[in-house]
Amino acid sequence: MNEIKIAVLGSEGVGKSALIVRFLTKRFIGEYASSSECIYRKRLSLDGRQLNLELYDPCSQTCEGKSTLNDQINWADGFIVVYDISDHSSFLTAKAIVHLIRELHLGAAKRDVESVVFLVGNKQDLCHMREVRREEGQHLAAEFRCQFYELSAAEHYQEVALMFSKMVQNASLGNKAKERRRRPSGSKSMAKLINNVFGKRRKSV
Ligand SMILES: Nc1nc2c(ncn2[C@@H]2O[C@H](COP(=O)(O)OP(=O)(O)O)[C@@H](O)[C@H]2O)c(=O)[nH]1
Ligand SMILES: [Mg+2]
Repeated sequence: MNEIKIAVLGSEGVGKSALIVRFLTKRFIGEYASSSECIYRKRLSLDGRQLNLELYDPCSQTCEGKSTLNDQINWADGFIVVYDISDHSSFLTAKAIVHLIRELHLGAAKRDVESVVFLVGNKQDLCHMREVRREEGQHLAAEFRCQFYELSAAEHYQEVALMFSKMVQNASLGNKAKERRRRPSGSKSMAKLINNVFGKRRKSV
C-alpha cells in the first residue's frame, strides 16, 4: 500500500491544526490544545489506488527547533507551509521553513521539490487585519516555485480540501521511487488516529 506523508509546518497559531481538521472532518473547530504533536491518518483512493495518508501536525514548541524540523523534513513526502495573513512574523517563519526545505532537498530532483511544497496564507477571512500582502506570498512562492494558496480554514472548506487533494496527488507522484524514511522523533507514541467519519475520534483537548 502506498503511504503518503505530509507535514504541515508553520509557527504557532497560524491554523495548522484547524486546516488539517477541516480537511478531515469538514468542520472548523476553533480551539485545540496543542501540547502534543500528532499524526492523523486517513485512507483514501486516488485514481483507483488505495493510499494511506499521514498528516503530521507538529506541536508548536518542537517545531521551533531546527533539528526537529530537519527530522520532519526528512520524514515527509510533501510540505504544506502555513502562515497567517494577519501576522507578519508568521510569514517570516514560513519563509525560513521554505528555505530550509529547499536546502535539505538539494540532493533531490528540483522538480520534485517544487511540486511538493505548498505555501499557504491562512485566515483570509481576517483580511481587514492583513499584515502580509497577497503579492508577498505570491512572490515568495514564485521564488521557490511552490504553489501558493490564500484561504481560510474558518470559512473555506472547498479550497482547503482542494489544496490537500492537490498535495496528496503531487506527493504520491513524487514518492513512488523513494525509500521509506524515519518518522519525526517522538511522534510515534503520540500518533493519533482520526477516522474518516467525523466524530469517531477527534483530537482530544
Ligand atoms: N479567523 C480565523 N481564525 C483561524 C483560522 N484558522 C485557525 N484559526 C484560529 O487560530 C487559532 C490557532 O489555530 P490552530 O489550528 O490551533 O493553529 P496551530 O497552532 O497552527 O495548529 C485558533 O484560535 C483558531 O480558531 C482561520 O482561517 N480564520
Ligand atoms: Mg496545532
